[in-house]
Amino acid sequence: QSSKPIVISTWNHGVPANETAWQILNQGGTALDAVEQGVRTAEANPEIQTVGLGGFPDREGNVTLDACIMDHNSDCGAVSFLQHIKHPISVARKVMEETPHIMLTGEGALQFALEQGFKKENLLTEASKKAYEEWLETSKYKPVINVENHDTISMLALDENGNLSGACTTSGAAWKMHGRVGDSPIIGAGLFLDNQVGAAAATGLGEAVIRTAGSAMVVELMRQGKSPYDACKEVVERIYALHKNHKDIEYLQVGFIALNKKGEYGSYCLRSGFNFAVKSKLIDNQLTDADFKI
Ligand code: SD4
Repeated sequence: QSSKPIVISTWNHGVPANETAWQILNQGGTALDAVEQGVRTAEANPEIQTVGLGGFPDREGNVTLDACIMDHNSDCGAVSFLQHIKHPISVARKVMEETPHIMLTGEGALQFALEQGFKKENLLTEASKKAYEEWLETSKYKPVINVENHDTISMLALDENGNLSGACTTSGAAWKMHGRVGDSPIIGAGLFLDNQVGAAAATGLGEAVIRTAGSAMVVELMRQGKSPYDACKEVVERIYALHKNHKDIEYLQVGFIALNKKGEYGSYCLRSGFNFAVKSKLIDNQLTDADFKI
């Protein structure tokens, strides 16, 4: 049986996101529509405090969002440091489709979103505000690296026509410095795909993923013949080798998901705790704990 179509995404919130993506894929829809609509479910859910509405703010109390999307033609769009817009992934898609550029950031991204008809809204929920205020009391305003505070949704899909797309959206590392941008909106870091080969996406500490061109590297290793699992594992091992003597290594978490052209998938992370969800005709949207290095 064919493993097309198939969708894979990060963390527990991958399950409802996959469900939405699957409705599209199962009716012969495109991977691009599937990943956009899929991750929007996490962006809209105020209880998910790492993506979109209800995301944890930066250390000054602002919710700032990063997202990118990429399709089988290697067309891509991204927004970074975007405030007040609940669905950054859809703004990223508009950047891809309506502008000659790939990334818009900050005020410019907001201006563009408003021009495109997106609504300006307050994304800081009471619950996230409260968590922020508690953090402020103990932190003295110091940005922390924390294994717990980053749960980006990254999603990869292969549609019935054999085309790949990917999406990645996040409120980034909680309590980050104002203006900090992570890996998630950066093509090649948080997300990458080559429709000849496969797709990969990241979650975890963005700085470590940017420094190693993480997702691009996973795709490149698949091009050289590695399975999605082995490609993710090799990049995680490189990240570990590079950071193992770093003073903050105990807080470092990174994880990758990958999907190749044949519909084979895999995942690997640095330390335990990362999981992902997969849905196809054969796989019933199951959550799996990723294997880990340390
Ligand atoms: C970031 N990579 O901004 C994002 C956060 C994250 O799972 O992945 N979380 O660094």
